[in-house]
Amino acid sequence: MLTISLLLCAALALSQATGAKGAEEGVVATAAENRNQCSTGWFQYESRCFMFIETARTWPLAERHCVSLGANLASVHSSAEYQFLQVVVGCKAGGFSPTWVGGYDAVQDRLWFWSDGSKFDYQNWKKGEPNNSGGREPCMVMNWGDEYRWNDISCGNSFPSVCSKSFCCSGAKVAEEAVAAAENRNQCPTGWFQFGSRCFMFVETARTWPLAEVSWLLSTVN
Ligand SMILES: [Ca+2]
Ligand SMILES: [Ca+2]
Repeated sequence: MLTISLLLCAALALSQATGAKGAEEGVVATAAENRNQCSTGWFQYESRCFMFIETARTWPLAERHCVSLGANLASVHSSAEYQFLQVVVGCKAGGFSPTWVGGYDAVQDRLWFWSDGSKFDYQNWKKGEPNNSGGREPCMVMNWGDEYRWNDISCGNSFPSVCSKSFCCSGAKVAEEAVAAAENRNQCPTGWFQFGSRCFMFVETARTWPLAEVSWLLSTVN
């Protein structure tokens, strides 16, 4: 196990030095120029930063801890990204131990969302999961079973967690927003209204809360 974690940490360090790329090139990228743009303790993958949180918490308390760091529990959008998460956990935890990520179907059973609001466009469940074993299982844990995939489980269990946040808005975009605010022009698309740095739209169609959220995610809002 020690050897594995040493290898994973070496791979992680190299990926951060050269810029993490997808699984096709191996998690260790060979020819990328961009450096790690995340702050200390965070690991970059594409446009986001990831951090392993060793302290075991329930899912909601893990999410709240991520929010306190300006992040959310991690969402996952490709197998390459999932492998990267596994490397981060494997390096920091010393093995592929069960770890909270941001998926939940607490609002409506079997309708999954990511807590960071991104599209639920990739899944990697263990065979037979999600299964609501023994009743409701609304929270998602990674590294489950022999193949280290996903399970739905009761949110009151305690596990370590992975937080993720975007670094897109820390530099150029904030400056751009400040200039726009100074010029006082509406940066929102047609039909949207700006307040501060965000755009708002009233949607007349009545829907349940989860379907309202889903139709949102399926539209072009991102
Ligand atoms: Ca469930
Ligand atoms: Ca389950």
